[in-house]
Amino acid sequence: MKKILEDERLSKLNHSCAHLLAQAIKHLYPDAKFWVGPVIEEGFYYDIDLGDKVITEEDIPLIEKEMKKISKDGKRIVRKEISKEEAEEMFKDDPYKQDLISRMNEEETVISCYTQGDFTDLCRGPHVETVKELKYFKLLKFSGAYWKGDAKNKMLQRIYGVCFDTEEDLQECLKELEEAAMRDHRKIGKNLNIFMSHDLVGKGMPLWLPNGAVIRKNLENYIYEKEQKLGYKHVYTPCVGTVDLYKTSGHWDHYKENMFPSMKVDEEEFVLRPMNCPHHMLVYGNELHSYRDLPIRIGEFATDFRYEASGAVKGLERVRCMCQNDAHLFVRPDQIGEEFKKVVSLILDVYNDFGLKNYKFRLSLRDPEDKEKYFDDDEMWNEAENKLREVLNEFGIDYYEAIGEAAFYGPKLDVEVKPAVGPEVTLSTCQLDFLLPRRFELSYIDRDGNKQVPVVLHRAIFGTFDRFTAFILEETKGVLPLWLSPTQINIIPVNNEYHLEYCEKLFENLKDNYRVELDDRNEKLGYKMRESVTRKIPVTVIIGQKEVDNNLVSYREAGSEETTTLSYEKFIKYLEDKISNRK
Ligand code: TSB
Ligand code: ZN
Repeated sequence: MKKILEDERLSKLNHSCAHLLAQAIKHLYPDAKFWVGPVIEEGFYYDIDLGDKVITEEDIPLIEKEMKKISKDGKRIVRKEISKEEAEEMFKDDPYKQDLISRMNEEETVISCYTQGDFTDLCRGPHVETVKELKYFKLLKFSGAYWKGDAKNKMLQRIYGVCFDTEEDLQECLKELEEAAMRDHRKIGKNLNIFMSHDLVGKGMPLWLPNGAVIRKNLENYIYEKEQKLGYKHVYTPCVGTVDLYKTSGHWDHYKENMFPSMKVDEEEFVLRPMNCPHHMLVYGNELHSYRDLPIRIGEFATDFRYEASGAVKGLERVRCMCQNDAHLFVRPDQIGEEFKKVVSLILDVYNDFGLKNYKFRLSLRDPEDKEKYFDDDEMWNEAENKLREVLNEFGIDYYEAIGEAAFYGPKLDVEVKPAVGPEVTLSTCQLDFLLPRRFELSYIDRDGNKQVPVVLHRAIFGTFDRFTAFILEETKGVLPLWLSPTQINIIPVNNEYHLEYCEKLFENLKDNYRVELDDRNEKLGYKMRESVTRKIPVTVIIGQKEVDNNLVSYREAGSEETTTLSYEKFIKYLEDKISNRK
């Protein structure tokens, strides 16, 4: 996909196209008021106040038509630099532009506006020379967007679009967008019956259907096995805690806006937990520990609830109720590097198993100026940040640093991936924390019999089962590896009359060890085969006369036109090999 933001010409073109959109809107809806219309990676958008009018599917072609008309008219786009006073006068009836102007400082920025025909917009530019250059554009989608992204503000209408220099570039982009939409896990999840949502349950609260549950259970088993080998001990803890628990941890002060409101039960005030760390701190504190016991690794597949903005929730990728593949690793200060290395190693191992290649490591650091968000201890922060850098350099891992993205309790390493649609998200995370163990007064007894405070590493390899499932559905386009697929084998008789009995026997033999289906409907072979393909079943077995006569199994793998024929024993070996190495 062409990155528009990174291309000077395309940025200019798209920015100008945002103005063209605004001008067309103004012609069609004279009372429209405009907030901002920036260029983004995929093109541009404009946030517009249309009063009570809500944009619908039918409006889009009409707006495009008006844009085409203005473009044909071919007016020049003229820049004019103006004083703040002039700007205030020019946009005196426009509260949105007034808001922008009020925050401008004449000494630091040149205020400019751009005029094309009957439309003038306050804008820094740059723009193309004439609207004639804006020929190959398309409006892509629209949504509601709160003014300044704040749910307390008015909901504006956001219209997205994209513009290129040639028809070919535009068509190529539209094709890529279409392909991305096909890969969108929300579409795959619906087609393959993996999850559903319901208004009665609520926004951002997906329900995992039987097919989804198979995937999730297998992911749980997979990572549990790995964690067992690495010495993790799993626990189960409640998905609520008292407000006091989260006051002790500091979440109440630093994370409250991400939490559901509290509820009172008898004398206790509960919150749905947004994180599991406090519970795990208490589990650690339940026993005395010697320096020899550390590291202690407490893991849990833990359900959390977070308040995510309603406009941000998305399929399984961003939910309000999620299940983390969480663990808290309690280490001595001298063990930080070694333990962090083990986590990075596990991340690489898992990504390798899933064949994931498109990801980036991001080292999230604090913004030292932001005393509100981060606890104030320069030495602790510097020490922690350097430790993480050291290990990454030792591994020779490519990473970039993000200032101001750290958690309030410490720096972290995140793995970022790009979904089919929408901005990048974090999958795995490993976060260093010097603070939480102190807040819970945790300790271990050192070699000399003195009490010391352990350091905690928070880590989630899948992130959440929800987000990871969303991601692998997109990466695999729904064709999951055999070990993970809800239905593994689909048996189809060429002709029910002659071959069904053999298929039934085959089904009986396989059903205890595999997730197998027998398609005994009286439908045409071609129809059943096509359905097996659209259901993305990894192995479709086709049984005809040759197979019945010679006790053979013929099968096709998803995405392949090739048929392989094997003896029953060899077929089982083929399945076993595929499943056991989980590749
Ligand atoms: C790793 N306390 C740590 C934990 O010990 C923690 O909660 N970290 S987190 O806030 O980064 O969340 C862990 C992971 O959950 C993230 O890396 C991300 O992959 C996933 N995640 C976060 N928010 C959501 C959400 N709304 N929907 C789905 N997954 C999410
Ligand atoms: Zn944690």
